[in-house]
Amino acid sequence: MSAVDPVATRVMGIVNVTPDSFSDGGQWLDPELAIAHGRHMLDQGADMLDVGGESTRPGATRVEAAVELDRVLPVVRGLAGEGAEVSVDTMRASVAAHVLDAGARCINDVSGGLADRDMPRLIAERGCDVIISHWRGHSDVMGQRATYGDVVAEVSRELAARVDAFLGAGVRREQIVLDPGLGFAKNGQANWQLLAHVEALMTANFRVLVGASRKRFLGELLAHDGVPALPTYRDGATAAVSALMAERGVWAVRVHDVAGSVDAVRVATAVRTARAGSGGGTNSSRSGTGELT
Ligand code: PMM
Repeated sequence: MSAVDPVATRVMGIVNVTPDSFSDGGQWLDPELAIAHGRHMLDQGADMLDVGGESTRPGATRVEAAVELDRVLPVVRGLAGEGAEVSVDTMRASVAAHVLDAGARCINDVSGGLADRDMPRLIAERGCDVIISHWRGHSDVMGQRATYGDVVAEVSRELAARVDAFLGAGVRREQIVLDPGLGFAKNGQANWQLLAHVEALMTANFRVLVGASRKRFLGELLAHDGVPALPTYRDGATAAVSALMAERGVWAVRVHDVAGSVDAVRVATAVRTARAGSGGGTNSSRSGTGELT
């Protein structure tokens, strides 16, 4: 790529080692299956993997830290041991400490450090990347906290406060990735607003990650006769969100179906590259076969 070519959005593949995640709960609870699933997503082009041992779906109840750790540790060891870039989806500093010891490179804290006040200090000590999501409470209460006047302004302001907490604990700006936390204390309308104005989170040059994959608002968008589309039928819409976000220059998308989003990101990168004036994608010359290229 030339100097003006945009950096491609990264694709993070989801490995939920849980019995109860909303779209794939129970599928990857066996560590060997979870590791194989991670390998498969890497083969499909995932840049990194996000391993989680606690479901955060609406209404989910929390699991003990020991259970969460038992679920994720062998999977992190296995995948990181094979050289994969592994992030761990946890709100607990104690779990984060163990998985970082086991080779994880990033902590994905959907509570943005609110669930465990030790998290910022740990991230500062370890110097790893941290994904800070917008969050207003655990799964049992988040539904009733989905009230906003100006959702984009409020999410930006509340995230800025979390950034200050991490910086105050000694975390460097370069370690931080911001996430609007789609679906976490947000209804469909709020999610669409945040996607429409994702640049609001990119103003201070933080990397931004978006997690729309298979979420309820996509099922509602695709509903037939008022019945939301099932989670596994939301992958096309997820890839469309990935293309749009990649076109806007977000750093990463977090998805269940890696292949679709890898292609979507390729399309967006080709368009951005063409716009940057450096020519098209890989097929910019005429093939001479009569095919349109
Ligand atoms: N969504 C879920 C779980 N973890 N992490 C980040 N950073 N952003 C998200 O939007 C997010 C997340 C819920 O989805 P899942 O249960 O399918 O993993």
